[in-house]
Amino acid sequence: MAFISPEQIEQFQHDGFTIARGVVTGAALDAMRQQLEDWVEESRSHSGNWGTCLDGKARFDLEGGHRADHPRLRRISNPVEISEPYRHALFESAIPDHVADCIGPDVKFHHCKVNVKLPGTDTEVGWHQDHAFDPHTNDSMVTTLLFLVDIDEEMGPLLVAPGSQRTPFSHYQGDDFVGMVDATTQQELNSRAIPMTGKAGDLVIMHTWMAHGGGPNLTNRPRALMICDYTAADAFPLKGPAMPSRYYGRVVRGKATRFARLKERIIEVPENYEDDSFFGLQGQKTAAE
Ligand SMILES: O=C(O)CCC(=O)C(=O)O
Repeated sequence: MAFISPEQIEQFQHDGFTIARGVVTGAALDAMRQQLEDWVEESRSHSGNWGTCLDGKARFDLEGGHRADHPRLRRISNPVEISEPYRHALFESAIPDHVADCIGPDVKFHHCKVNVKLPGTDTEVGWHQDHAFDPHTNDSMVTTLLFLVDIDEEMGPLLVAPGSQRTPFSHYQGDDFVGMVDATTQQELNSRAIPMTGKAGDLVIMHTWMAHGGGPNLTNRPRALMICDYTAADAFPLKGPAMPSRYYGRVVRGKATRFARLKERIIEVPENYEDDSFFGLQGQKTAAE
């Protein structure tokens, strides 16, 4: 059974993204939203990043200026490891089925995160391509973004630049890996950006080379996305994952293979970075500073 239409496949192949409506709904979505509210509440008792991921980095990432009476939780890394509702959505909901329709029947989990833009925060996302962080032997890979709330144009929605998946950009400044494209390219991509808006439960599926970014949330409503990277089973990493998870490489649809498929192209390999999340790498302030 196909989960996405031929028109959506065509859009994914031509423009680099598509949107599926109402992919996670009802009690499953409510449980994820409640879990996020609990994490925001918990953040009030912390003054700096907290929790520990597999690589020793903090799991919960706070924007600079975070206070108990003004929480600025901006990212939870690999919620799959600590939350059953998120694990269920990532492995057992219709999300991996939508992914299989785009990249083939055999699908591996790579990593996931929740990105939050709470009211009164400044978090922005500099334009970047996810494959630049996690290069593989081939690019049959997608990033999925599940709306945890209704998202409109004022809320700092994800911005995509259709067709940009055909051009790999450098994410270096001189010899430094900065995790975003240069200022001129940022401007060019911004000038043709399309905002991804919709209802809680909608799912954006983006090609791994799709350039994307986003501005701050200008409203008094929280904006939240659960973001997950999945790969074809025959895509093997050229270096260790930027955000390791104990579920890394788990086959979520179809079957595993030991044969890597190679796509010929030149790829710039990223450097490891120290910051807990790529917001720090991109030069934004964290509460720990
Ligand atoms: O939060 C968003 O709108 C997109 C974030 C993103 O691209 C990322 O975290 O890699």
